[in-house]
Amino acid sequence: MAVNVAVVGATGAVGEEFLRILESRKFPIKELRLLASKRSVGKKIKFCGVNYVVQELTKSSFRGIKIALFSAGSSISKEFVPYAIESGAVCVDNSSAFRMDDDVPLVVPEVNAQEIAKHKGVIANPNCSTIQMVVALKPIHDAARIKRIVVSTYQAVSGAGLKAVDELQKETASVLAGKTDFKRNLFPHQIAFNVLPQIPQSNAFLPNGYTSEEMKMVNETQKIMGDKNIRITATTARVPVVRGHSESVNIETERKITASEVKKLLSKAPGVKLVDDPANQVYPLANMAAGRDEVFVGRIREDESIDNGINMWIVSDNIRKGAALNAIQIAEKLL
Ligand code: 25A
Ligand code: L14
Repeated sequence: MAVNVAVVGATGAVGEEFLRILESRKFPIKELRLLASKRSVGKKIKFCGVNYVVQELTKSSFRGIKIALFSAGSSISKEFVPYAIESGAVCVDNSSAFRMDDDVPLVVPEVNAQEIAKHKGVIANPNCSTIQMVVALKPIHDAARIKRIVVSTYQAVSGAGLKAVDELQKETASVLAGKTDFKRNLFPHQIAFNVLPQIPQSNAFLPNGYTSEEMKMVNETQKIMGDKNIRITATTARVPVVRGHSESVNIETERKITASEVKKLLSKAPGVKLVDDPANQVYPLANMAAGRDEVFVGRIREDESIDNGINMWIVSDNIRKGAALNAIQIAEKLL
């Protein structure tokens, strides 16, 4: 049955991807409403061959809407999700606004789809780095119980939106032209030809010395996996890549699991593509993941410094499985 769908933040990096995925997966849409800030009002966006005009997001934007996909940041979600619910819509929210609320399901369909049914009008879409990690780790947790995770990320600039992609491109051109006076709007330091151990780019650091992105990986992983006993520590870094987050993940399990058992498990895990042939220099890469749906896993090997340890390299498109695709998979389950 076709339904009325609203996309909030339709002109953003995630919003544009929502539309591509809704179209390619033939999501059953009766009426589509594209919402964004005043800045984007009147902008035309093509969907399934038809031009749609972007409208300003207001309290009354959700009349008749059945499913609202939000990706306009947490302050917009906090303000407008309540109006959408009041209008009878179910919201899938990409922001961090409601993720840790006890009565809001935080869902990655391959891991905890059963939580969707408990929603009270809003389902939270997790952080991009967290999503790709739990898709790969859930089958291992079920088989051998993960006690501890040590993760370091190499995150693409598109996670910070289209303006960040623009800044990387312009700064790269500027550095190549030998100019050193590039004026930055977003990143606190040069991102071209550099690595920044700070995400997000502003108000990142918490009193414990970690960034909010790092603590999202800790708290959201425990909630999605439904296991508060997993100990997790994260370091998140920004690299000059446009699309695709990469992660070095080390796990310690309760029961011994060999690298070949992990490969066997992941070769049939939902949403995962095993790419692990080091002899031929085959392993997951950001430019392999860009534009794709799967979570790519490789470099699987035993951690020889402890009894029950595994190391792996996990890569996925942060705007697709990390955001728009995961949200649309949730919406498909809602229908
Ligand atoms: O939850 P958090 O932690 O707060 O983080 C959420 C933020 O991270 C991104 C997403 O950015 C969001 O802003 N994000 C969320 N989930 C993510 C995930 N899982 C994720 N990233 C990766 N993985 P985004 O760029 O994808 O989306 C931003 C959209 O929000 C719209 N928006 C902003 N304010 C709004 C609003 N919509 C309604 N009402 C508001 N008040 C925004 O639309 C965008 O679609 P827009 O209308 O602002 O149009 C963007 C166009 O305008 C240009 N532009 C932007 N800022 C300015 C500007 N032009 C001039 N001056 C500016 N200051 C842009 O170039 C664009 O063309
Ligand atoms: O919490 O800047 O979903 O790469 C997603 C994008 C956090 C920051 C979230 C980035 C945001 C992240």
